[in-house]
Amino acid sequence: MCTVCGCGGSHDHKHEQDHEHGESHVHFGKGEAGTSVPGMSQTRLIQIEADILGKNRSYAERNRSLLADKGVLALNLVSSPGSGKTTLLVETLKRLAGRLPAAVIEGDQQTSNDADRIRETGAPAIQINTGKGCHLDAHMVGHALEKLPLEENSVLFIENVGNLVCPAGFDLGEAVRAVILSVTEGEDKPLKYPDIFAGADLMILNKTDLLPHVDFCVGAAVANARRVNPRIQVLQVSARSGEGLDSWLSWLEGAMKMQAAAATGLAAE
Ligand SMILES: Nc1nc2c(ncn2[C@@H]2O[C@H](COP(=O)(O)OP(=O)(O)O)[C@@H](O)[C@H]2O)c(=O)[nH]1
Ligand SMILES: [Mg+2]
Repeated sequence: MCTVCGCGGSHDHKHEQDHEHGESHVHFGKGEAGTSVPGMSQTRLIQIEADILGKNRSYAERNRSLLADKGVLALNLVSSPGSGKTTLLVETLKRLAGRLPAAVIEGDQQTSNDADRIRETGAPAIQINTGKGCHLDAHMVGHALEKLPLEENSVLFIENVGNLVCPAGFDLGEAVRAVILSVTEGEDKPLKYPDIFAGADLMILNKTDLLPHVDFCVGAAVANARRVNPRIQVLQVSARSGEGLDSWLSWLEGAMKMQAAAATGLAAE
């Protein structure tokens, strides 16, 4: 029995007590830069990061204002590979058809497999291949936006490259960052990869159809996510069975309305 949340899982939530690191722990993220590169000082690392992120930020602001002008709600979907981002998008787009226009930017190192899957639903999609890059950046997204037919008052989903580390630092100009965590990944991921959960507005717990078969405690996953990000919203879905997708669609429509209301308020000022 799980002592934190009372579920039937056998996990013991060791991380709750496990913050004392002894001799068996080597930590390379304790400097000011939060990372380490052999031969490079912390100051130089901070300079390089500030330069890159500063440039990215200006591209992101450009994307954001272009999207806002068209009333487009942009979501940046981040997760590990295989959590079900593309499957969730395909099922979402099928249900949005005739209800809310949508378009997709797909990010992967190689192949256009995911954009092909999306186009089969009838929604427009552009694939970005990042090569050795492990995340999308705002400059790449800006180029994709030049090619993507975007309707006024529509939704834009941006499926980021699958990993829980690199996409965390890069604003794409989105209004909403959603992290997808599937129940096969373990409820400790928000603690292990805190940056991506700290920067997200929404956590979508996917593959809930598999809950009876895996040792995953929903309560602990939510508690872990809220430890790194107390304001994170949570939805539970199964892209396979469709459970929870109505709530997800309502959430999207609510976010569209909030964005439109904010734009009207700004215009009135
Ligand atoms: N059981 C189950 N499998 C799912 C679900 N969502 C996605 N999958 C499967 O997970 C695998 C990876 O899905 P995919 O959408 O490609 O993940 P992505 O890499 O995050 O885009 C595929 O085999 C999907 O069929 C779900 O809700 N339940
Ligand atoms: Mg995918």
